[in-house]
Amino acid sequence: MQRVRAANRLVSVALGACVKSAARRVSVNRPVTCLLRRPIHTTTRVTMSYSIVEKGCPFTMDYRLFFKNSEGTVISPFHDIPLYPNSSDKSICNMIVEIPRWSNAKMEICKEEVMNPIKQDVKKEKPRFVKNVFPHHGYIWNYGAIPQTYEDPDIAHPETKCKGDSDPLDVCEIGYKVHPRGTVIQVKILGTLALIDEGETDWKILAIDVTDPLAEKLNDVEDIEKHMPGFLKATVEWFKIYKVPDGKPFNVFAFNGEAKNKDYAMSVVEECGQQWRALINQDVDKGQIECRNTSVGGSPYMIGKDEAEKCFENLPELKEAAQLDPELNKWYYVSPTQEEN
Ligand SMILES: *[C@@H]1O[C@H](CO)[C@@H](O)[C@H](O)[C@H]1NC(C)=O
Ligand SMILES: *[C@H]1O[C@H](CO)[C@@H](O)[C@H](O)[C@H]1NC(C)=O
Repeated sequence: MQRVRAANRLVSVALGACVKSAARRVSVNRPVTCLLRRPIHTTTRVTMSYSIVEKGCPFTMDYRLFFKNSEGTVISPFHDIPLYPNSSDKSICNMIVEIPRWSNAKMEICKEEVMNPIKQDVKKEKPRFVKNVFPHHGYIWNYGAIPQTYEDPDIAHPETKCKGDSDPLDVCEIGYKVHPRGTVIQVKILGTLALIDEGETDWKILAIDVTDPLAEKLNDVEDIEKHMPGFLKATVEWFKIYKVPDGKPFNVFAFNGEAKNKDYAMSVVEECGQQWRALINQDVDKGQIECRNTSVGGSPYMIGKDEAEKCFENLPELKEAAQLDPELNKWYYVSPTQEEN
């Protein structure tokens, strides 16, 4: 009971972080479709040199989170934020936080919409939330994407033998801070897991916020076990079982679930950076992917800032977050022996 209560409190802290930036502009005649959660203050939040603009009602299908640069130009987080904050140090990359630790809403950069806002993934025509598989609560790290990377679905990795999943690279940030959705942070690359998701390679880069007190001590994958005993094992377990309550099979990993080291992870990041460059330069078929950007010099997809601004002019203003279903706090139990069946 105590534990569940503590978990509930954490949810509201995490959600509070997500909605606390909402609008002072919310009108007096509040739309009834969105229930009031807590007082909210402003639509923009400065994150390094980036700020965010939220539209629609959080935790519904119309919610969108856009990014602006320090000049106030709307940008694509996928294409316009550099992969490396310092191009002469490739052990540190930028990360766009999509899902704050301990939260459940499956938010992600939308590849198909212009300026690639973050929106909530949809399952069975409803916003998607991951289940709490005991003893985990929501995501157990800050989860997000590395900008200017792409896992090309036509390129099979020589070791996993599986093709890319057609997404930017995923990253698990293991520091202690809970980073709000839409934050851009700098992370030190430590290692990587190779999740094989329905036959596609889906790398999970393991990294730590450079401002975390442990960052100095963590320099490679083995340092994670040294300073955060059990964390890597819990991470593998989390990915294995997180879709089981939704009726999906256990996930599998290449390399027997062993995390690859820092050098290996850095080469995965570099390769996916090259695959993104091929995408944006029209060297490969972009399919449904929206490549318009406001900063990538030489790319045929670059657009002016007035055009970028238009991407959200017809979207609904930010409203207070939709009330969440209390079922979201439910525990699900997955027995390790189920895996063999
Ligand atoms: C960039 O990285 C290089 C190599 O580590 C370092 O010497 C340099 O000071 C860094 N530049 C900045 C602006 O941090
Ligand atoms: C983004 O578009 C601009 C033109 O607005 C172009 O110069 C630049 O190369 C593009 N960037 C990328 C990564 O494609």
